[in-house]
Amino acid sequence: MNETRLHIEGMSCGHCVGRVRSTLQRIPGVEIVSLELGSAVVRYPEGETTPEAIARALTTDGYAATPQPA
Ligand SMILES: [Cu+2]
Repeated sequence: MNETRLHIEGMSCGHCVGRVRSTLQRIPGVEIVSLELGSAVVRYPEGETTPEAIARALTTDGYAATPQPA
């Protein structure tokens, strides 16, 4: 498993945290390590997804996300 931190824009309340959580849970293999307003740390299986793809899924769901360098 690899781990990545994502910067996430547009989160302002618990509702946003719930939406981001459900987006992350829909991505096969992704495990949430921590999630708070503005950022998330997730683990993902190498070869199945990438930090860029995870960020893109969040951005598509309305929360512009960017992977942070390790
Ligand atoms: Cu909100």
